[in-house]
Amino acid sequence: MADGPLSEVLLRRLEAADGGLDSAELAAELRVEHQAVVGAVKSLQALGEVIEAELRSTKRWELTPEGEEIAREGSHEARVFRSVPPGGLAQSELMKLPSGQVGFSKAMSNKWIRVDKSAADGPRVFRVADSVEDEVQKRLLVVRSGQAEKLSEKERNELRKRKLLSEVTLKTYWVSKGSAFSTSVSKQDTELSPEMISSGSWRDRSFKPYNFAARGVLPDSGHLHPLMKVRTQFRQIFLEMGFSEMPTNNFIESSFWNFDALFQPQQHPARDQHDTFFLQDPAVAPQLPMDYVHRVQRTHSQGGYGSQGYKYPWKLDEARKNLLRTHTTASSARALHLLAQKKPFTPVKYFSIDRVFRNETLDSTHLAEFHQIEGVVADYGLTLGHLMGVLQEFFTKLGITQLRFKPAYNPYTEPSMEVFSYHQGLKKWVEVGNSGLFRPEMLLPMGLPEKVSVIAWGLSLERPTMIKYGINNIRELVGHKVNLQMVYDSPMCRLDMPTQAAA
Ligand code: FB9
Repeated sequence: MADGPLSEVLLRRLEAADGGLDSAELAAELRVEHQAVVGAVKSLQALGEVIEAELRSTKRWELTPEGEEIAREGSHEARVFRSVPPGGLAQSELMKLPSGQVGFSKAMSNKWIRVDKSAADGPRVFRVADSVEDEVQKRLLVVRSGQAEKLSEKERNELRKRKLLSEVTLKTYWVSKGSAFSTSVSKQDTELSPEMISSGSWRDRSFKPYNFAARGVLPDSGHLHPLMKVRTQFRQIFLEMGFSEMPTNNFIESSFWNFDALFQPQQHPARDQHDTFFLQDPAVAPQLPMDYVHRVQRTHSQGGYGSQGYKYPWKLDEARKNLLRTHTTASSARALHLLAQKKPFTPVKYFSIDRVFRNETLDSTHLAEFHQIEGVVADYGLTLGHLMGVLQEFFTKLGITQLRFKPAYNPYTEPSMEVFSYHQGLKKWVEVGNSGLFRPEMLLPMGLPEKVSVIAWGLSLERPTMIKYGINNIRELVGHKVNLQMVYDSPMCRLDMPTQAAA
């Protein structure tokens, strides 16, 4: 065993060595872990030119765990041979033995055993020879003693095919004396103290040289979640396009703003429990703008503004119900209603990016909540053409140029379009969002001028983030199972650049 610090033992061995020594051989002689010797080499290297250490890759043969077991207990075929008594053994019994399944066929091919199928109670196994030579075990013991070179290439390959042997590359150091070699090395000082200066003792001390190539210690810091990195990129795109951000700081919304103000009828399936999270407490919205509410009520139940309405008895209690907002379009409705109060009307470009909640079936890409991105433009005379144009502009900034528009339906927009883009990686058209012109039955009760139209579109934050960061399961991105290292390691996001991760 090594006596004294390993580095001192190493220096003494080096002084006696002829030319140099190998770190792995020294570790084997001292019966210490190779890594401990490597640590001693590193600490001596840090002292200057005491030693020279050359990194070498050496290949050597090592027994696998199964190889070790066979070296200890013998090969499976030898164990099968030894388990067959002179009077033979039922094959069914033999196959139940631990080595039976593995060793039987090899023992047969070695002609160590034979099977007599004439026996009345089923096939019986008999020994062919009185004794056998367990060559496999012998060869493994040769390798384990560090003399693998004594085996032929063929023999080594046979053992490797049976996964009893593997060739490992070991990185070792060839250590030789440095220009400042000494068997007694003192630990160098790393700081010059006032006492050393005043006493002059610094003259007799050895100081560790500065390592200007050393990398600084990475300071602990916070890390932005990929979703927040992508949100910043989307926010930047909207700001570049002259959009301003709508307030969205209320996850809890009334059914009125989330549905009724959007002219979504109270019997619409999206408004029931299995699609929406309704609140028990506070269950109802404390106050609503009642003049506006009455106009909305009339539009739903009797129509108006050129619309026949839905002709159903609209209920204020239904509109008062609180819920977790199912889309940020509720915030768009609030913002547009506020805009309508300002006279004269001024065109606007609004956007929002925030969490929405839907009581829907979960799967690998959908959770009960996601971040909705929404863009809204209000001006005189906007048409579907303007919507297509602004979508082209917006998605081009995402690096998406091939867009296709498919007619769709939304309760609050008419006409509506689903937006598709050709995904080079997936070689198919994928949906990248939804859009439309808000209906007059939504805009006119707010008090917006008749000639004003509003184009709007929406998409999720999670989908582009998953694509950009190569994440296939939403639970790897959000939720309690997220590996925080993914957050620490996630690179910065550039939406206008090719995907960071493989598509
Ligand atoms: O985000 C979606 N897909 C998408 C978006 C960007 C993207 O970028 C790539 C890196 C380049 C890739 C994919 N979708 C909308 C489409 C699908 O993912 C869809 O399966 C899931 N949708 C969500 C809703 O599903 C419950 C995404 C979410 C969505 C859908 C519609 C709207 C908002 C979000 C809307 C709207 C709207 C319509 C009219 C007026 C105002 C708002």
